[in-house]
Amino acid sequence: MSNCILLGKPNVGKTSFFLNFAEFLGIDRCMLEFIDFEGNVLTKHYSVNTAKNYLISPSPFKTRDVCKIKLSIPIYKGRSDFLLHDTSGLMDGINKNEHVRKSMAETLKYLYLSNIVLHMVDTSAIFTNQISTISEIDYQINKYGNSKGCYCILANKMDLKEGAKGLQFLKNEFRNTYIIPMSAIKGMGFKEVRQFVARNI
Ligand SMILES: Nc1nc2c(ncn2[C@@H]2O[C@H](COP(=O)(O)OP(=O)(O)OP(=O)(O)O)[C@@H](O)[C@H]2O)c(=O)[nH]1
Ligand SMILES: [Mg+2]
Repeated sequence: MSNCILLGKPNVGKTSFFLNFAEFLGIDRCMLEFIDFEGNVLTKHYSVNTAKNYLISPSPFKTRDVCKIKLSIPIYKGRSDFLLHDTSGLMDGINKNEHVRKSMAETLKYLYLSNIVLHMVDTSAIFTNQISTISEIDYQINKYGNSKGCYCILANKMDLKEGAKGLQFLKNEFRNTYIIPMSAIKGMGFKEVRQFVARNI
């Protein structure tokens, strides 16, 4: 089965997309598997709405473990299954916090194991100095993703007014990368992401 990873800096909107995209693909109750850095798996059954309340937060580092969901996507006349992995936010350098370091190591392990890479960037924070602002780690993900193939940038938070300028910056900076403008909370760009996954599944 195809493994698809969603990764990026903290607070860019990964978990919001993870759950809203699952809903867009027809899920209303979800079985989520949380895998910590020691490989322990915790399975939880939630309605998508409950999961949103528990797992999305305006504070960074809300997601600590890799979280896996099985989804299915329409392809030709049938459907194809794939695994989507939500991950903890990646930061530059070696983080002082041990838990953050271990979570990042786990994310990188899943990046290596995935054949489809969705790299999320916060378009509204490009010209600011926030935790979600694009930085060195994004350039490294981009380099790795382009070398691996089946890689795109999800330019999130396009519903905010700063989004358009942020998107223009990304287009200039990452000229060889397929960039999908989107909003995880408004559902904008979801059809394009579905198409991208379906093409590469
Ligand atoms: N305006 C706007 N806000 C968004 C969008 N996507 C996410 N957010 C907000 O951004 C904040 C962070 O969202 P999360 O989905 O928890 O982000 P994350 O990348 O999973 O964060 P970590 O797990 O901490 O790395 C929340 O307050 C969301 O409501 C979007 O498309 N537009
Ligand atoms: Mg998260």
